[in-house]
Amino acid sequence: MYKHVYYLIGSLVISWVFSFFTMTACASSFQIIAAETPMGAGSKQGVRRYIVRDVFGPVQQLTPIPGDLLYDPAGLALRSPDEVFVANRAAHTGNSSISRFALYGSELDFIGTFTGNGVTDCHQLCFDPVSGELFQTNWTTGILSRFVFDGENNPLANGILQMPDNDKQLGVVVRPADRQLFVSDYQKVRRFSHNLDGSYTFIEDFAQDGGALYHFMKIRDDILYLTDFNHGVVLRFTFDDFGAPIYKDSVAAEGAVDMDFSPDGQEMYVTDHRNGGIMRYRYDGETDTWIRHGDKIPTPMLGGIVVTTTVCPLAADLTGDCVVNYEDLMVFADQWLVTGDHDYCVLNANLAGEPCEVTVEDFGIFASQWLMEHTLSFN
Ligand SMILES: [Ca+2]
Ligand SMILES: [Ca+2]
Repeated sequence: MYKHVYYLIGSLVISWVFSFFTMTACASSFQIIAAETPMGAGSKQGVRRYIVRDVFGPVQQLTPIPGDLLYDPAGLALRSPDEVFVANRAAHTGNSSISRFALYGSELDFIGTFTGNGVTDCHQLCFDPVSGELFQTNWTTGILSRFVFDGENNPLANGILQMPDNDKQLGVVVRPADRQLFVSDYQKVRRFSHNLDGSYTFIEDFAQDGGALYHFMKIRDDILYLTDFNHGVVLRFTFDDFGAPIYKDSVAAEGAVDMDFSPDGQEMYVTDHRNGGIMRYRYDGETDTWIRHGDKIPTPMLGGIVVTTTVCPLAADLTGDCVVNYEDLMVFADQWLVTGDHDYCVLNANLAGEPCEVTVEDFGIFASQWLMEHTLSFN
C-alpha cells in the first residue's frame, strides 16, 4: 500500500531489537490550552496546546486547534476534562459563536459550533460546576447568554441574564460554594446570588484599584482570581461568611488576561494579552503567595487559558488511545515527508518540533515509544 510503510516497519523492528523499553510514562501529565487572541480583533488565529509531563517541568507543543475551525477565539472553558468550549470573539463583528472539541489522549475532534440566544461578541465563558449550565459573556450588549444541555449533549437556550447596567462584559465565573455568579466589566465586577428556581439576583458591584481593565476570572480553593490588564496583576479575593468578596493581595503579571492552575494546584499559568506568552508561578504554601518561576512560554498575544488532565504522555500515540502500535504507524506513514504550516503545525506526526515536516528525526521519537502504552489518567 505505502512503500514507505515497509521502510518504517523495518526501522521499527531494528530499533525494537536493540532496545529494552520500560514504562516511564508519568501519571501527572497535563495539557495547557490557550487561545491566541490579539489585542483589538483577530481573524483566523488558533488555540495553542501544550503538554507538561510534570508540574514545573518543560512544555512541549501539541497540535493546535486550527484557526480555520474558529473565528478569533477569546475564551475557553472545560465542560469536562475531555471537552473544551471555545468562545469566538469574531473580531467584534457581532457574529460570535461557540465551538466545541472532544479531547482524547493528546488528540482532538471538532464536535460543532453553535450560536443564538444573544451570543454576539463572546469573551469568557464558564460552566456552573453544580448544574453544568453554560454562561457566555457578550462584550457590548449587557446580555449574558445561558445554555443547558439535553440528553444528547446538544446545547439548549436557557434564557439570558441582563446586566443591570447594560454595560460591557469580559469575564464570568461561578463560585462552587454558594453558586454566586460573577461577571466582570472593565472597572468593576458584578455579583449575583443564585436562587433555587435557577434565576439570579443582583447583589452589588465591587472593585479594587480604579481604571483596572478587568478581564477573566477563575475560582481556585474558594479564592477568586481576577486579572487586571491595566496594572498587570492578578487580584485575589477571599469570601466572608456571607459570600462577600474581600480583597486579599495581587500577583504581578504583565498583560494578564486569564489564568489557570496545574491539577495539583502548585503551578499557575497566566496569559499575557499584550506581549504574548504564558507566565509561570509556583505556589508557596508557607506564605500563601505565588512566586514567578521559569521562562515565559513564548506565544503570540493570548486570551483564555484552561488546564486539563486529558493528555497522553506518549507523543507517538497519534490515534488518541495512548497505545503506540500499528494504527499509529499508519497515521505516521500518511504524514511521512509531508510539510505543514510552521506557525500552525497540525501534523501530529511531527514529534521533534520545528520545522513542521515529518522526517527521520520524528521517526526516531516514534520508534523510541513503539509498543508503549499508558492508562489515561481520566479513565
Ligand atoms: Ca495509538
Ligand atoms: Ca519534524
